[in-house]
Amino acid sequence: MKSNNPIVYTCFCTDIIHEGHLNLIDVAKEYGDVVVGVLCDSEMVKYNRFPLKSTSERVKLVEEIPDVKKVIIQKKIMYDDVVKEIRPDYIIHGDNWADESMKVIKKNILNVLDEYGGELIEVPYTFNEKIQKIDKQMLEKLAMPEFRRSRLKKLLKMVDVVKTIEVHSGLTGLIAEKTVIADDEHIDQFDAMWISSLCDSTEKGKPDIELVDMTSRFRTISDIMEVTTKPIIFDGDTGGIAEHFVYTVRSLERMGVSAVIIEDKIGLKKNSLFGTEVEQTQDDIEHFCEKIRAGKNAQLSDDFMIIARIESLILEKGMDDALERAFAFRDAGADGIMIHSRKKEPDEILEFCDKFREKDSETPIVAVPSSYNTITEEELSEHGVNIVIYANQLLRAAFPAMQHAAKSILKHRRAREIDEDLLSIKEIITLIDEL
Ligand code: SPV
Ligand code: MG
Repeated sequence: MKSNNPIVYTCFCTDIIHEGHLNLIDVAKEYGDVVVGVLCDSEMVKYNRFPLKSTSERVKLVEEIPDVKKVIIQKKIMYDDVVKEIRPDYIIHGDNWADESMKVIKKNILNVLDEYGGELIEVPYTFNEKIQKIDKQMLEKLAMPEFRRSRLKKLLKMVDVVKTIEVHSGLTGLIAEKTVIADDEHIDQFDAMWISSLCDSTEKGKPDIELVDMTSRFRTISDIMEVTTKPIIFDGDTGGIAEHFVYTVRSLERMGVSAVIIEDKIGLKKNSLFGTEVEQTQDDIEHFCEKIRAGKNAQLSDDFMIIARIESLILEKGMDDALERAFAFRDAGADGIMIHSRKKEPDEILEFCDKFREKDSETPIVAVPSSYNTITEEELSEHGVNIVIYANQLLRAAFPAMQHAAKSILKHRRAREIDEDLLSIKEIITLIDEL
Protein backbone atom coordinates (compact mmCIF):
# COMPACT_ATOMS: atom_id res chain seq x y z
CA MET A 1 0.00 0.00 0.00
CA LYS A 2 1.64 3.24 -1.14
CA SER A 3 1.28 6.45 0.86
CA ASN A 4 -0.67 9.50 -0.37
CA ASN A 5 2.53 11.37 -0.99
CA PRO A 6 4.77 8.63 -2.33
CA ILE A 7 8.52 9.12 -2.10
CA VAL A 8 10.73 7.99 -4.98
CA TYR A 9 14.36 7.61 -4.04
CA THR A 10 17.47 7.33 -6.15
CA CYS A 11 21.19 7.54 -5.40
CA PHE A 12 23.64 9.49 -7.59
CA CYS A 13 27.38 8.89 -7.54
CA THR A 14 28.44 11.20 -10.29
CA ASP A 15 30.40 14.41 -10.81
CA ILE A 16 28.38 15.45 -13.78
CA ILE A 17 24.65 15.45 -14.54
CA HIS A 18 23.94 14.21 -18.05
CA GLU A 19 20.85 13.22 -20.00
CA GLY A 20 20.85 9.74 -18.40
CA HIS A 21 20.31 11.26 -14.95
CA LEU A 22 17.67 13.67 -16.26
CA ASN A 23 15.78 10.83 -17.95
CA LEU A 24 15.74 8.96 -14.67
CA ILE A 25 14.36 11.96 -12.80
CA ASP A 26 11.71 12.40 -15.51
CA VAL A 27 10.47 8.88 -14.90
CA ALA A 28 10.81 9.18 -11.12
CA LYS A 29 8.64 12.29 -10.82
CA GLU A 30 5.68 10.40 -12.29
CA TYR A 31 5.68 8.16 -9.20
CA GLY A 32 5.89 10.78 -6.47
CA ASP A 33 8.23 13.23 -4.73
CA VAL A 34 11.78 12.69 -5.88
CA VAL A 35 14.46 12.42 -3.20
CA VAL A 36 18.05 12.01 -4.39
CA GLY A 37 20.86 10.66 -2.26
CA VAL A 38 24.35 11.86 -3.10
CA LEU A 39 26.85 9.12 -2.27
CA CYS A 40 29.47 10.41 0.16
CA ASP A 41 33.15 10.60 -0.88
CA SER A 42 34.46 7.70 1.21
CA GLU A 43 31.93 5.33 -0.36
CA MET A 44 32.46 6.77 -3.85
CA VAL A 45 36.10 5.71 -3.73
CA LYS A 46 35.22 2.17 -2.68
CA TYR A 47 32.46 1.64 -5.16
CA ASN A 48 33.04 3.82 -8.14
CA ARG A 49 35.96 6.12 -8.60
CA PHE A 50 37.52 9.11 -6.95
CA PRO A 51 35.10 12.07 -7.04
CA LEU A 52 36.25 15.00 -9.14
CA LYS A 53 33.97 17.30 -7.17
CA SER A 54 33.49 17.65 -3.42
CA THR A 55 30.35 16.32 -1.74
CA SER A 56 28.91 19.83 -1.35
CA GLU A 57 29.51 20.59 -5.03
CA ARG A 58 27.86 17.32 -5.97
CA VAL A 59 24.88 18.12 -3.71
CA LYS A 60 24.52 21.51 -5.37
CA LEU A 61 24.50 19.94 -8.85
CA VAL A 62 21.59 17.72 -7.88
CA GLU A 63 19.72 20.51 -6.08
CA GLU A 64 19.71 22.43 -9.33
CA ILE A 65 17.76 19.72 -11.16
CA PRO A 66 14.12 20.80 -11.49
CA ASP A 67 11.75 18.17 -10.07
CA VAL A 68 14.13 17.06 -7.32
CA LYS A 69 12.28 17.76 -4.07
CA LYS A 70 15.03 16.94 -1.63
CA VAL A 71 18.72 16.01 -1.61
CA ILE A 72 20.34 13.99 1.16
CA ILE A 73 23.77 12.45 1.60
CA GLN A 74 23.85 8.65 1.35
CA LYS A 75 26.57 7.53 3.74
CA LYS A 76 26.81 3.88 2.71
CA ILE A 77 26.60 2.25 -0.67
CA MET A 78 24.25 -0.36 0.80
CA TYR A 79 20.72 1.03 1.15
CA ASP A 80 19.73 -0.19 4.66
CA ASP A 81 20.35 3.07 6.56
CA VAL A 82 18.96 5.43 3.98
CA VAL A 83 15.79 3.36 3.61
CA LYS A 84 15.31 3.35 7.38
CA GLU A 85 15.65 7.13 7.32
CA ILE A 86 13.21 7.99 4.54
CA ARG A 87 11.24 4.78 3.88
CA PRO A 88 10.72 5.45 0.16
CA ASP A 89 7.73 3.90 -1.58
CA TYR A 90 9.95 3.41 -4.62
CA ILE A 91 13.63 3.19 -5.39
CA ILE A 92 14.43 3.98 -8.97
CA HIS A 93 17.62 2.76 -10.66
CA GLY A 94 19.06 2.23 -14.14
CA ASP A 95 18.96 -1.39 -15.31
CA ASN A 96 22.76 -1.61 -15.50
CA TRP A 97 23.25 -4.52 -13.13
CA ALA A 98 25.91 -6.35 -15.13
CA ASP A 99 28.99 -6.19 -12.92
CA GLU A 100 29.45 -7.86 -9.54
CA SER A 101 29.08 -4.64 -7.50
CA MET A 102 25.84 -3.77 -9.24
CA LYS A 103 24.43 -7.25 -8.63
CA VAL A 104 25.22 -6.95 -4.92
CA ILE A 105 23.57 -3.52 -4.78
CA LYS A 106 20.44 -4.77 -6.56
CA LYS A 107 20.15 -7.65 -4.08
CA ASN A 108 20.49 -5.23 -1.19
CA ILE A 109 17.86 -2.87 -2.62
CA LEU A 110 15.38 -5.71 -3.17
CA ASN A 111 15.97 -7.06 0.36
CA VAL A 112 15.41 -3.73 2.10
CA LEU A 113 12.34 -2.89 0.01
CA ASP A 114 10.91 -6.34 0.66
CA GLU A 115 10.80 -5.65 4.40
CA TYR A 116 7.94 -3.18 4.02
CA GLY A 117 6.58 -3.66 0.49
CA GLY A 118 8.54 -0.93 -1.30
CA GLU A 119 9.08 -1.31 -5.02
CA LEU A 120 12.09 -1.14 -7.35
CA ILE A 121 11.58 0.72 -10.62
CA GLU A 122 14.16 -0.07 -13.26
CA VAL A 123 14.65 2.31 -16.16
CA PRO A 124 16.69 1.52 -19.28
CA TYR A 125 20.22 2.73 -18.65
CA THR A 126 21.21 5.51 -21.06
CA PHE A 127 24.65 4.80 -22.47
CA ASN A 128 24.96 6.56 -25.78
CA GLU A 129 28.13 7.85 -27.44
CA LYS A 130 27.88 11.24 -25.77
CA ILE A 131 27.69 9.72 -22.28
CA GLN A 132 30.49 7.29 -23.07
CA LYS A 133 32.63 10.27 -24.08
CA ILE A 134 31.83 12.12 -20.83
CA ASP A 135 32.77 9.02 -18.82
CA LYS A 136 36.05 8.66 -20.67
CA GLN A 137 36.93 12.31 -20.23
CA MET A 138 36.33 12.09 -16.49
CA LEU A 139 38.62 9.07 -16.23
CA GLU A 140 41.30 10.82 -18.23
CA LYS A 141 41.07 13.85 -15.97
CA LEU A 142 41.71 11.60 -12.98
CA ALA A 143 44.96 10.46 -14.59
CA MET A 144 46.32 13.97 -15.20
CA PRO A 145 49.42 14.76 -13.08
CA GLU A 146 47.97 17.76 -11.22
CA PHE A 147 44.86 15.91 -10.23
CA ARG A 148 46.46 12.55 -9.48
CA ARG A 149 49.17 14.11 -7.32
CA SER A 150 46.73 15.86 -5.00
CA ARG A 151 44.64 12.77 -4.43
CA LEU A 152 46.69 11.21 -1.64
CA LYS A 153 46.25 14.21 0.64
CA LYS A 154 42.54 14.25 -0.19
CA LEU A 155 42.23 10.53 0.50
CA LEU A 156 43.88 10.95 3.89
CA LYS A 157 41.03 13.25 4.84
CA MET A 158 38.38 11.02 3.30
CA VAL A 159 39.07 7.49 4.50
CA ASP A 160 40.31 5.88 7.73
CA VAL A 161 43.00 3.86 5.98
CA VAL A 162 44.49 4.44 2.54
CA LYS A 163 44.80 0.86 1.27
CA THR A 164 47.87 0.71 -0.93
CA ILE A 165 49.05 -2.19 -3.09
CA GLU A 166 52.43 -2.79 -4.68
CA VAL A 167 52.66 -2.43 -8.47
CA HIS A 168 55.71 -2.84 -10.69
CA SER A 169 54.39 -2.76 -14.29
CA GLY A 170 51.47 -1.68 -16.43
CA LEU A 171 49.81 -5.04 -15.86
CA THR A 172 50.05 -4.91 -12.06
CA GLY A 173 48.92 -1.29 -12.28
CA LEU A 174 45.76 -2.53 -14.00
CA ILE A 175 45.20 -5.02 -11.19
CA ALA A 176 45.48 -2.24 -8.60
CA GLU A 177 43.21 -0.02 -10.67
CA LYS A 178 40.47 -2.49 -11.51
CA THR A 179 40.27 -5.14 -8.81
CA VAL A 180 36.99 -4.81 -6.92
CA ILE A 181 35.46 -7.17 -4.41
CA ALA A 182 31.73 -7.21 -3.90
CA ASP A 183 29.84 -9.33 -1.41
CA ASP A 184 26.76 -8.94 0.76
CA GLU A 185 28.47 -6.67 3.25
CA HIS A 186 30.81 -4.54 1.26
CA ILE A 187 32.20 -3.34 -2.00
CA ASP A 188 35.82 -2.33 -1.96
CA GLN A 189 38.95 -1.58 -3.95
CA PHE A 190 42.47 -0.29 -3.39
CA ASP A 191 43.00 3.44 -2.93
CA ALA A 192 46.61 3.87 -3.99
CA MET A 193 49.70 2.18 -5.45
CA TRP A 194 53.19 1.61 -4.02
CA ILE A 195 56.18 1.43 -6.32
CA SER A 196 58.47 -0.72 -4.24
CA SER A 197 62.23 -0.67 -4.74
CA LEU A 198 62.30 -4.38 -3.87
CA CYS A 199 59.73 -5.33 -6.51
CA ASP A 200 60.91 -2.86 -9.15
CA SER A 201 64.44 -4.28 -8.77
CA THR A 202 63.36 -7.93 -8.56
CA GLU A 203 61.19 -7.54 -11.65
CA LYS A 204 64.37 -6.50 -13.47
CA GLY A 205 66.36 -9.38 -11.98
CA LYS A 206 68.44 -7.01 -9.84
CA PRO A 207 69.10 -6.87 -6.08
CA ASP A 208 67.37 -4.19 -3.98
CA ILE A 209 70.49 -2.07 -3.37
CA GLU A 210 69.66 1.19 -5.18
CA LEU A 211 71.22 -0.35 -8.27
CA VAL A 212 68.27 0.27 -10.59
CA ASP A 213 68.80 3.90 -11.47
CA MET A 214 66.18 6.67 -11.33
CA THR A 215 65.76 6.81 -15.12
CA SER A 216 64.72 3.18 -15.10
CA ARG A 217 62.49 3.63 -12.05
CA PHE A 218 60.79 6.62 -13.69
CA ARG A 219 60.14 4.40 -16.70
CA THR A 220 58.28 2.00 -14.40
CA ILE A 221 56.23 4.91 -13.06
CA SER A 222 55.42 6.03 -16.56
CA ASP A 223 54.27 2.52 -17.63
CA ILE A 224 51.98 2.40 -14.62
CA MET A 225 50.66 5.92 -15.06
CA GLU A 226 49.72 5.27 -18.67
CA VAL A 227 47.07 2.73 -17.67
CA THR A 228 45.91 3.88 -14.21
CA THR A 229 44.41 6.83 -12.37
CA LYS A 230 45.07 6.02 -8.70
CA PRO A 231 47.67 7.94 -6.69
CA ILE A 232 51.23 6.69 -6.43
CA ILE A 233 53.54 6.45 -3.43
CA PHE A 234 57.12 5.98 -4.59
CA ASP A 235 59.74 4.08 -2.63
CA GLY A 236 62.71 6.45 -2.89
CA ASP A 237 65.12 4.19 -0.92
CA THR A 238 67.58 6.50 0.90
CA GLY A 239 66.84 9.37 -1.49
CA GLY A 240 70.58 9.41 -2.32
CA ILE A 241 72.57 12.49 -1.43
CA ALA A 242 70.53 15.64 -0.73
CA GLU A 243 71.92 17.34 -3.84
CA HIS A 244 70.43 14.54 -5.97
CA PHE A 245 67.27 14.09 -3.92
CA VAL A 246 66.03 17.58 -4.80
CA TYR A 247 65.99 16.63 -8.49
CA THR A 248 64.14 13.40 -7.74
CA VAL A 249 61.50 15.37 -5.84
CA ARG A 250 60.99 17.76 -8.74
CA SER A 251 60.74 14.94 -11.28
CA LEU A 252 58.30 12.88 -9.22
CA GLU A 253 56.18 15.91 -8.55
CA ARG A 254 56.06 16.84 -12.21
CA MET A 255 55.06 13.31 -13.18
CA GLY A 256 52.11 13.41 -10.79
CA VAL A 257 53.43 11.10 -8.06
CA SER A 258 51.80 11.95 -4.72
CA ALA A 259 54.51 10.99 -2.24
CA VAL A 260 58.04 9.73 -1.90
CA ILE A 261 59.14 7.73 1.12
CA ILE A 262 62.83 7.91 2.00
CA GLU A 263 64.52 5.81 4.66
CA ASP A 264 67.08 6.98 7.18
CA LYS A 265 69.92 4.79 5.98
CA ILE A 266 73.21 5.73 4.42
CA GLY A 267 75.85 3.97 2.33
CA LEU A 268 75.06 0.65 0.65
CA LYS A 269 71.36 0.15 1.29
CA LYS A 270 70.08 -3.39 1.64
CA ASN A 271 66.46 -4.45 1.94
CA SER A 272 65.03 -3.83 5.42
CA LEU A 273 63.70 -7.36 5.72
CA PHE A 274 67.33 -8.57 6.07
CA GLY A 275 67.41 -6.56 9.31
CA THR A 276 70.73 -7.01 11.11
CA GLU A 277 71.68 -10.11 9.10
CA VAL A 278 73.56 -7.82 6.72
CA GLU A 279 75.55 -4.67 7.34
CA GLN A 280 73.38 -1.56 7.09
CA THR A 281 74.07 1.90 8.46
CA GLN A 282 71.49 4.28 9.83
CA ASP A 283 71.92 7.93 8.92
CA ASP A 284 72.38 10.37 11.80
CA ILE A 285 69.34 12.42 12.68
CA GLU A 286 70.56 15.86 11.66
CA HIS A 287 71.99 14.68 8.35
CA PHE A 288 68.69 13.03 7.41
CA CYS A 289 66.76 16.11 8.53
CA GLU A 290 68.83 18.19 6.11
CA LYS A 291 67.79 15.89 3.28
CA ILE A 292 64.13 16.25 4.23
CA ARG A 293 64.44 20.02 4.41
CA ALA A 294 66.19 20.15 1.03
CA GLY A 295 63.40 18.07 -0.52
CA LYS A 296 60.64 20.20 0.99
CA ASN A 297 62.34 23.36 -0.24
CA ALA A 298 62.62 21.92 -3.74
CA GLN A 299 58.99 20.94 -4.27
CA LEU A 300 56.78 23.40 -6.09
CA SER A 301 53.26 22.26 -5.22
CA ASP A 302 51.55 21.93 -1.85
CA ASP A 303 50.26 18.48 -2.71
CA PHE A 304 53.47 16.49 -2.85
CA MET A 305 54.40 14.60 0.31
CA ILE A 306 57.82 13.60 1.58
CA ILE A 307 57.46 10.79 4.09
CA ALA A 308 60.33 9.85 6.38
CA ARG A 309 60.90 6.17 7.03
CA ILE A 310 62.47 5.10 10.28
CA GLU A 311 64.68 2.02 10.39
CA SER A 312 65.42 1.99 14.15
CA LEU A 313 63.26 -1.07 14.85
CA ILE A 314 64.66 -2.94 11.83
CA LEU A 315 68.21 -2.20 12.99
CA GLU A 316 67.37 -2.93 16.65
CA LYS A 317 68.15 0.57 17.89
CA GLY A 318 65.14 0.65 20.18
CA MET A 319 61.81 2.41 20.58
CA ASP A 320 63.22 5.63 22.06
CA ASP A 321 65.49 6.09 19.07
CA ALA A 322 62.57 5.48 16.69
CA LEU A 323 60.43 8.07 18.49
CA GLU A 324 63.20 10.64 18.73
CA ARG A 325 63.72 10.34 14.99
CA ALA A 326 59.99 10.52 14.23
CA PHE A 327 59.61 13.86 16.00
CA ALA A 328 62.85 15.24 14.56
CA PHE A 329 61.93 14.24 11.00
CA ARG A 330 58.45 15.68 11.41
CA ASP A 331 59.94 18.95 12.70
CA ALA A 332 62.26 19.03 9.69
CA GLY A 333 59.16 19.09 7.47
CA ALA A 334 58.31 15.44 6.79
CA ASP A 335 54.66 15.11 5.79
CA GLY A 336 54.35 11.65 7.27
CA ILE A 337 56.24 8.95 9.14
CA MET A 338 56.70 5.38 8.02
CA ILE A 339 57.66 2.98 10.76
CA HIS A 340 58.98 -0.42 9.72
CA SER A 341 59.45 -3.72 11.52
CA ARG A 342 60.33 -7.25 10.50
CA LYS A 343 58.94 -8.90 13.61
CA LYS A 344 56.21 -11.51 13.21
CA GLU A 345 54.12 -9.79 15.87
CA PRO A 346 52.85 -6.20 15.47
CA ASP A 347 53.58 -5.24 19.11
CA GLU A 348 56.50 -2.90 18.49
CA ILE A 349 54.70 -1.16 15.64
CA LEU A 350 51.61 -0.62 17.80
CA GLU A 351 53.72 0.63 20.72
CA PHE A 352 55.42 3.11 18.40
CA CYS A 353 52.10 4.31 16.98
CA ASP A 354 50.53 4.72 20.44
CA LYS A 355 53.51 6.68 21.76
CA PHE A 356 53.73 8.84 18.67
CA ARG A 357 50.00 9.55 18.76
CA GLU A 358 50.23 10.61 22.45
CA LYS A 359 52.09 13.69 21.22
CA ASP A 360 51.00 14.03 17.60
CA SER A 361 47.48 13.35 16.42
CA GLU A 362 47.95 14.78 12.95
CA THR A 363 51.03 13.56 11.09
CA PRO A 364 50.08 10.56 8.94
CA ILE A 365 51.63 7.22 9.92
CA VAL A 366 52.46 4.61 7.29
CA ALA A 367 52.76 0.88 8.10
CA VAL A 368 53.98 -1.97 5.93
CA PRO A 369 52.67 -5.23 7.43
CA SER A 370 54.77 -7.70 5.40
CA SER A 371 56.15 -9.68 8.38
CA TYR A 372 53.45 -8.89 10.95
CA ASN A 373 50.76 -9.83 8.47
CA THR A 374 48.07 -11.09 10.85
CA ILE A 375 47.05 -7.59 11.83
CA THR A 376 44.06 -6.05 10.04
CA GLU A 377 43.73 -2.57 8.61
CA GLU A 378 41.09 -1.78 11.26
CA GLU A 379 43.46 -2.68 14.11
CA LEU A 380 46.25 -0.60 12.60
CA SER A 381 43.84 2.29 12.15
CA GLU A 382 42.76 2.06 15.80
CA HIS A 383 46.39 2.73 16.73
CA GLY A 384 46.60 5.75 14.45
CA VAL A 385 47.92 4.28 11.18
CA ASN A 386 46.64 6.16 8.12
CA ILE A 387 48.30 4.39 5.19
CA VAL A 388 48.72 0.61 4.96
CA ILE A 389 51.04 -0.62 2.23
CA TYR A 390 50.95 -4.20 0.93
CA ALA A 391 54.48 -3.87 -0.34
CA ASN A 392 55.34 -7.00 -2.34
CA GLN A 393 52.39 -9.39 -2.58
CA LEU A 394 51.65 -9.11 -6.31
CA LEU A 395 55.23 -9.94 -7.28
CA ARG A 396 55.39 -12.77 -4.75
CA ALA A 397 52.13 -14.15 -6.14
CA ALA A 398 53.37 -14.10 -9.73
CA PHE A 399 56.77 -15.73 -9.23
CA PRO A 400 55.69 -19.17 -7.93
CA ALA A 401 52.86 -19.29 -10.48
CA MET A 402 55.31 -18.64 -13.35
CA GLN A 403 57.86 -21.09 -11.98
CA HIS A 404 55.18 -23.76 -11.63
CA ALA A 405 54.17 -23.27 -15.29
CA ALA A 406 57.79 -23.46 -16.46
CA LYS A 407 58.41 -26.68 -14.50
CA SER A 408 55.24 -28.30 -15.79
CA ILE A 409 56.18 -27.64 -19.42
CA LEU A 410 59.69 -29.01 -18.86
CA LYS A 411 58.37 -32.10 -17.14
CA HIS A 412 55.66 -33.00 -19.63
CA ARG A 413 57.42 -31.71 -22.74
CA ARG A 414 54.17 -30.00 -23.67
CA ALA A 415 51.87 -27.27 -22.31
CA ARG A 416 48.63 -29.28 -22.03
CA GLU A 417 48.98 -30.09 -18.30
CA ILE A 418 49.44 -26.51 -17.14
CA ASP A 419 46.71 -25.07 -19.33
CA GLU A 420 43.89 -25.26 -16.82
CA ASP A 421 45.91 -23.18 -14.34
CA LEU A 422 46.35 -20.41 -16.88
CA LEU A 423 44.39 -17.43 -18.11
CA SER A 424 42.58 -18.56 -21.25
CA ILE A 425 43.85 -17.44 -24.65
CA LYS A 426 40.60 -15.52 -25.12
CA GLU A 427 41.05 -13.76 -21.79
CA ILE A 428 44.66 -12.80 -22.46
CA ILE A 429 43.96 -11.35 -25.89
CA THR A 430 41.02 -9.32 -24.60
CA LEU A 431 42.54 -8.35 -21.25
CA ILE A 432 43.86 -5.01 -22.40
CA ASP A 433 41.36 -2.57 -23.87
CA GLU A 434 42.40 -0.81 -27.07
CA LEU A 435 41.86 2.91 -27.32
C1 SPV B 1 60.03 -2.15 -0.60
O1 SPV B 1 58.92 -2.64 -0.87
O2 SPV B 1 60.92 -2.02 -1.42
C2 SPV B 1 60.29 -1.67 0.76
C3 SPV B 1 59.57 -2.26 1.89
O3 SPV B 1 61.15 -0.84 0.92
S1 SPV B 1 60.55 -3.55 2.44
O4 SPV B 1 60.83 -4.45 1.34
O5 SPV B 1 59.81 -4.23 3.50
O6 SPV B 1 61.79 -3.00 2.95
MG1 MG C 1 62.37 -0.49 -0.73
